Amino acid sequence: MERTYIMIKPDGVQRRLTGEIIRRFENRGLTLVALKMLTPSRETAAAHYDVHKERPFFNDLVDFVTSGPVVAMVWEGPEAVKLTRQMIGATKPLEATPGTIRGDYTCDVMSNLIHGSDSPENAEAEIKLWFAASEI
Ligand code: DAT
Ligand code: MG
Repeated sequence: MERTYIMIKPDGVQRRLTGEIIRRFENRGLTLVALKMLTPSRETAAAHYDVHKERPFFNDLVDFVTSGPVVAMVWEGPEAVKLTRQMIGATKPLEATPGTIRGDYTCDVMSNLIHGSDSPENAEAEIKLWFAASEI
């Protein structure tokens, strides 16, 4: 069993896609093991996207993800990291195939609804960043 950090970004919450996204992961057979709604601080958002700090879009990204409430979650299942990344779809809109969350609901590279950890190591670090052990 593997755990991954999944976050519905402010655009997903505002577009009322929270239920649809949770439904997809539950239907697939994954288990929701933690969930909370919060508006991220700039500090947490910057730490979360630290790997992108030199990219030209970094400040816009931090502005975006702190612009309103997000739904932070931990999901568990076999190969949960790869499985959820596949269900989320690619970052580039043209590469996000229909049937994926991004491929079905967005064509924008920044307002792309959802974050999912990209490796088990990053999943562990992100779960620690966003959740206290007592919340899981
Ligand atoms: P992903 O969210 O698919 O893991 P990423 O880690 O490469 O993608 O980038 C993090 C977020 O940064 C992404 O969800 C949206 C934003 N982003 C990535 N590339 C971008 C670009 N070229 N222009 C604007 N925003 C971008
Ligand atoms: Mg990423």
